[in-house]
Amino acid sequence: MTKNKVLRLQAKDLNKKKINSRKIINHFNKSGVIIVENILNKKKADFFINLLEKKYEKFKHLYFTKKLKAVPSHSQFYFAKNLENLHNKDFKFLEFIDNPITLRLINLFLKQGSYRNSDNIICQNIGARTSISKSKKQQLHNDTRLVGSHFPLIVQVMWTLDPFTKHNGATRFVLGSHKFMKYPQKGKTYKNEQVVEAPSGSVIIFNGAVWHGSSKVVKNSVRRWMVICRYARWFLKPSFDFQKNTPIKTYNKMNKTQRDLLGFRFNPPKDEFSGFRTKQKKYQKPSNYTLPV
Ligand SMILES: O=C(O)CCC(=O)C(=O)O
Ligand SMILES: [Fe+2]
Repeated sequence: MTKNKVLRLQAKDLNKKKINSRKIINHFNKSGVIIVENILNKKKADFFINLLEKKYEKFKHLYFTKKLKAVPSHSQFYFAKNLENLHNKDFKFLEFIDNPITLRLINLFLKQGSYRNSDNIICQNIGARTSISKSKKQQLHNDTRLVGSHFPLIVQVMWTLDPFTKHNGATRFVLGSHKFMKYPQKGKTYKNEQVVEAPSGSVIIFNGAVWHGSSKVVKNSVRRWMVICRYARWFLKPSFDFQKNTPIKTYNKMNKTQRDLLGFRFNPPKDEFSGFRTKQKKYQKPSNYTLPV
């Protein structure tokens, strides 16, 4: 059996109409992780880092986690700065969810096994995370809440705004572990864990069932911002209620793909007099929302 490896692709090669989809899908199905490099230029990455830092300062005091005694070691909040619901923080963040290169790949991976390989997908979550000085390693975990699924249920896309290195807490993976019929043990280090490094401006795309977690930060004061978009089949629940937390102005500016991805057609109708399908033709406008500050 050949060893599992991370496939590294270049964005410019995927821009072309013709790509070897079969080869990429096969690789993804086997190891569970692929990287696309040079998808975002330095100027843009820096712009978004700056925006994230500003937004973090604005909202950090208000998080629900502040009310908790302890944050679980597998949580996105564990030893990290974290932002959620980027779509309602600045409209510009929405470009991450429907980027043509990533969306093409996500569709290939996540529609497998659906009727005619063409059922809808959603973006369950659009957030950002950075490790901080002295960050401990995050518990290895599976983001899908299920083991042994033949087809992927969840695909995660991490946009590395800063480089991901062995020193600044880059995500570690157990390649191929989406096929295991078990969850990683609490606190255990596995011998085939691999820290996946990537230059800034890349995306690391992985099957959410692959065991993963950020690694320990070994140099202090290093930043590792990423935007993380979690995609799923349309009938799974999003992490937050986009129907209730999207400002109407933001909704009005969104394109159809973005509205589909945030699920504005996939809420069940109120009753059988107003509709008869969970998946509808018409978009349901969100109720208006304003941020707490
Ligand atoms: O920060 C990372 O490297 C991974 C984060 C993660 O896996 C999560 O929050 O679910
Ligand atoms: Fe995760």
